Amino acid sequence: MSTPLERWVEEQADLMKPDNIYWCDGSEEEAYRLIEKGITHEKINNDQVFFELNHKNWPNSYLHRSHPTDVARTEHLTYVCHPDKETAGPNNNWMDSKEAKEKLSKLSKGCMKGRTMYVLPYMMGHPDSPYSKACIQLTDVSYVAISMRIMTRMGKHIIDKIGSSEDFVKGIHSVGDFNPDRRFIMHFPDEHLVWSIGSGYGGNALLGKKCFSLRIASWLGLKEGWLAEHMIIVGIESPEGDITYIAVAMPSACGKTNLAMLESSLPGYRMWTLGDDIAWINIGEDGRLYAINPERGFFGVAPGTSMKTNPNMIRTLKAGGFFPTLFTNTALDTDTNEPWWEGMDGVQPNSLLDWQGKRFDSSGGEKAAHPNSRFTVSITQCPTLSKEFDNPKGVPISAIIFGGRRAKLTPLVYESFSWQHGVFNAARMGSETTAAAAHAVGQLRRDPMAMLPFCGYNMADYFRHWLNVGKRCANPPKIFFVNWFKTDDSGNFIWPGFRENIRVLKWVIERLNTNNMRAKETPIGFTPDFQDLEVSGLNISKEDLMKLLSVDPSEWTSELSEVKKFFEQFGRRLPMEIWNEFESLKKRLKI
Ligand code: OXD
Ligand code: MN
Repeated sequence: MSTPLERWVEEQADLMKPDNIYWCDGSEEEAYRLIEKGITHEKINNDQVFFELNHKNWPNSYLHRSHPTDVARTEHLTYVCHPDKETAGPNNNWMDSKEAKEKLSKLSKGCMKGRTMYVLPYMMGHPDSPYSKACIQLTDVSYVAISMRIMTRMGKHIIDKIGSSEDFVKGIHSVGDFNPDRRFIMHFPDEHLVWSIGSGYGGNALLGKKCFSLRIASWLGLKEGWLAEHMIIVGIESPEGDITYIAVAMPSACGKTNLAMLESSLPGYRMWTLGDDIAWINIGEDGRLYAINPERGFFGVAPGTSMKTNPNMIRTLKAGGFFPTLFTNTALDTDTNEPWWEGMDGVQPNSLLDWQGKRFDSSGGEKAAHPNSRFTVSITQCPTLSKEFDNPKGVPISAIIFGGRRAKLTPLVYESFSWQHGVFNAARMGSETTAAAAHAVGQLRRDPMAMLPFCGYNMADYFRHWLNVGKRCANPPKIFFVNWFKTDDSGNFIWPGFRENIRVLKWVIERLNTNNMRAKETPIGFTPDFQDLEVSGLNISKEDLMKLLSVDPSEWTSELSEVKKFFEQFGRRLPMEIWNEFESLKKRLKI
């Protein structure tokens, strides 16, 4: 008698017609066997799936090159198929489920012919956690199988856990023919199903990540009273040895990974890493918020990562261990067989292949590594891994920080007056776009809670959910905002960023832990007075510092009209509290 899981796998195989079906057991032996096959036999884009790198300097590391049109998330091809368009909201593409499934079935007919279907059993979250979820993904490329093994808790015991239950998260993935016209990433939230075809790129293909742990999980969170967020989770240890846990949301490629394992420039402060991308946040019995990281790996942006910007990531990548490490679309130093990207330590090697495997010639101003080239590496290799990482209950969150990339307007750091005010500020967040998704880079877009591409339902309902979570917490975290990216009149960043960001976090935890840390009240929230931010040893003038911390009401007129336009698209569904906060801000700014 077959189980619902076996029947579901058979049904998909009948549609997609793979040559073989292979159930992954998640073992180390299996991972290296599949990599070997990806080097010697399996082809993708007429090329081998993996290239072995220099294991002396980059232990257990392999390079993968993706299809040239398949290098970032494709938000315009991503759909959330609720029964009605209103539930998906103006923040999502929507298609009727029946129509979506017909389209996908047509595209999937025979799409795995000549290929192996890998069945990946995995868990998002620690298996002992009541918040974790058992999942199955099907895929037709070993790169995705290996990546999922690094990013999640994968193993055949998950199949036993599912047993004869129908309750498992389903993911169907095929790279299809990579044609962007036949590429779709579709979500069916009520069925806990993601169906993705035509892309092998991380956010489109590793279905446990953005697709399940954010888009579908955010919907489950709404139904069940918790939050799935695009946040890092870290513990900040003070010189006294106290650890304060915080969660930080920022849009893609704005420095979350660097912040998650920051090496402090201030003596006595240490950062402990729990996650660099996703947080599932529940209300604990004590009325505090508790966060877990459902993932077990980093899928980080390579360019710009160096011993200067993120030494702990370089150490993680070079640590080696039980898991392989993958590099995707980086350049290759052909003399040493090492991965290379812009912003790496040292001088540019003489002989490089670019991210597409062609001999690199920098005369045209091109980059050798793709700007969104990535590494996939196990969190277990991270030297700053928190001892609480495997705590199934999660860690209590004392502050939530939201951040964006704004050249003007937003000060380095400010604190909201209340939970409701913080939700309003997060709902109106704007950030200049980056290369993590396929769109023009550097344009301002509203990205509430850094969740615009990831909230699996109408964001008006999401804002209401946030307001309700705060009301249900006896002791909600304080909400702060940061902007590392403010520029001076010549367009240079004023704040040095990276390891110096600990100075901002120090102010944040002092505001939480001691009632006597002063702050200046501005129309948008509390900012540090310039003398309250620890800047000793920094080369920053008092004028620049004041510019960095100041709020200039004259810059806010156009901002408010943009925010109003953004909120109006949600119509009557937008909570009244958000409009009330909008009006109060207007009054405080005297606009
Ligand atoms: C990511 C992203 O890959 O946000 O984390 O795009
Ligand atoms: Mn992300």
